[in-house]
Amino acid sequence: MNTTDDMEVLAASVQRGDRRATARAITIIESTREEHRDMADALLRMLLPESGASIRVGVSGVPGVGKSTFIETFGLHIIAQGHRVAVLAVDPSSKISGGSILGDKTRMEVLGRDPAAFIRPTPAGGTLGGVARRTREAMIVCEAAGYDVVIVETVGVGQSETAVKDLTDLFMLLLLPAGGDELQGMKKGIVELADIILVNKADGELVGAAQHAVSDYRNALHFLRPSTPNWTVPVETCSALTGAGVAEAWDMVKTFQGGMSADGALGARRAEQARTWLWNEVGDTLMSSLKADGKIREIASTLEDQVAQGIITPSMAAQRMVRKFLGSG
Ligand SMILES: Nc1nc2c(ncn2[C@@H]2O[C@H](COP(=O)(O)OP(=O)(O)O)[C@@H](O)[C@H]2O)c(=O)[nH]1
Ligand SMILES: [Mg+2]
Repeated sequence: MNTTDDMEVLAASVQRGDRRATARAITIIESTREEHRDMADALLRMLLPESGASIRVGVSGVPGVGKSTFIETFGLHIIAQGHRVAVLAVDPSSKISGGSILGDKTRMEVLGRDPAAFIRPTPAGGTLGGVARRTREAMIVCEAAGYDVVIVETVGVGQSETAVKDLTDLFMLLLLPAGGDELQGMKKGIVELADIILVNKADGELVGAAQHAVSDYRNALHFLRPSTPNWTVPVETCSALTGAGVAEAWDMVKTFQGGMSADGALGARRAEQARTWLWNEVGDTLMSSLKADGKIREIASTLEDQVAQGIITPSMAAQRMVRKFLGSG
């Protein structure tokens, strides 16, 4: 028995939609062990041609806005329409603090019990690039397993949005029913990325505030460049708790997907993302072989010290290091 045979068996199980095989495949892909990397590559080569037939939806917003609650309600609605839903929850905190920003709701218990759903929290651990890299590959596995809606949940802490934007077809932003003052502090950069904006928690006493926030955000959006050409970003209220507005949110996703597919924009966006991914991978791969290089290890700490003491500039030190690595210095 060898690795390739094992991976062929595993890939076949993934393609049959076996949930345990899907989970196992993602575990191999997320692993940092060298021998797992080869297995992951073999697996991805087999699964890549089976991927792509899904709508990839990023869901973002500050901790506590209701992302997990929304994804559970939204996911159940989508499944009721006959789809299969995979949820990849990116949690940048889980390795660092041992705790989790995504919180208990990440478990999405009702959705998790549904045979048409697959939920996977992804510990981000190291770099943000790492998040995107592994999440992207996990997405390929989910698509090969027949999930035709892939949702990526990310915490709204800034940079991770850009990473998720580069992974998904559609970026959905959840906001709190905040008043005008909070609007001032709204992260313009993140709002600019959004294809759909939902003001969540529009229930009970918060209905009025939510409607108010919707008109504020609609006004604010007039001054922003739309994230996707030929697409007017809808701003609506919803309640993940009561389910109000959730069916409408899915309709918006379908309209977006229909329009983007028809004019070729979806294919173009994915091609662009793949190109970006290629260069990120080149960068990551070069960086890790450079750092693992014996010659570099020998000179790295000396150069770091010299840079810290202002003896040489970082760019001089970088040039020396790269020349040494390339064997010309
Ligand atoms: N009233 C109300 N509470 C909500 C709604 N959605 C989420 N919550 C609550 O907000 C808190 C945070 O929800 P969670 O889904 O974990 O937020 P996340 O951190 O964005 O994933 C929980 O106590 C939820 O029950 C909603 O639509 N209405
Ligand atoms: Mg959450």
